[in-house]
Amino acid sequence: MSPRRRILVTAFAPFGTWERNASQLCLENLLPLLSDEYEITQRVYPVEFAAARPLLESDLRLNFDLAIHLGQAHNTSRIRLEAVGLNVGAVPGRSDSDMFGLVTDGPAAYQSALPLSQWADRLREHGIPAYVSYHAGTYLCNATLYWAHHFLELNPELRTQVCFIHVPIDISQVAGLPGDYLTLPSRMTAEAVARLITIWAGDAS
Ligand code: PCA
Repeated sequence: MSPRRRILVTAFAPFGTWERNASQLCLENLLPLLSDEYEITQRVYPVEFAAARPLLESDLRLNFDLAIHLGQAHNTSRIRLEAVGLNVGAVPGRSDSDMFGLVTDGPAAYQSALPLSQWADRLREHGIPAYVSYHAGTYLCNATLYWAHHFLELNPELRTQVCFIHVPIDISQVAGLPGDYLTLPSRMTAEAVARLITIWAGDAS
């Protein structure tokens, strides 16, 4: 029997005015969907530049087969498979002059080597709205994508493939708020991630 594939799945803690983070809701709904053919390690990172990076790097040192990083995007109703991480960080609400580089002398960007457009097609075939995004923003989600690629570049003995997925907010997060919001049920975002794991495992075998 082949060894169980080891997968790291990370989400983010609530931030700003949000009481929950859609990525955490996705993670909670995902775990029961996964068969025990995978060995899953789950983490929830703080939404802080200084605190998140060392946690991410110490997790990546554990040399998973796949690292799936999940983050919340409040401005979409589709699953966003993030293709590019930029070497730029910013705290929301601050001015342009507060932008900073994530890694001194690091490359301007990393691009995912995974077949994200095929994966988005496969999700849509199953009725799940999804697309490939080429801009993950400039906050912790972009930083996680960039740092993960950079760390793996510097540590070529690690075999981990990295995927960053932005998930829309869940209706439960906004049901009590006035106004209209773009949402997608966490049950569906979790189904999307479960399907992507199956597709990835099929591609890798
Ligand atoms: N979303 C933010 C940071 C944490 C999260 O869940 C982002 O898109 O960068």
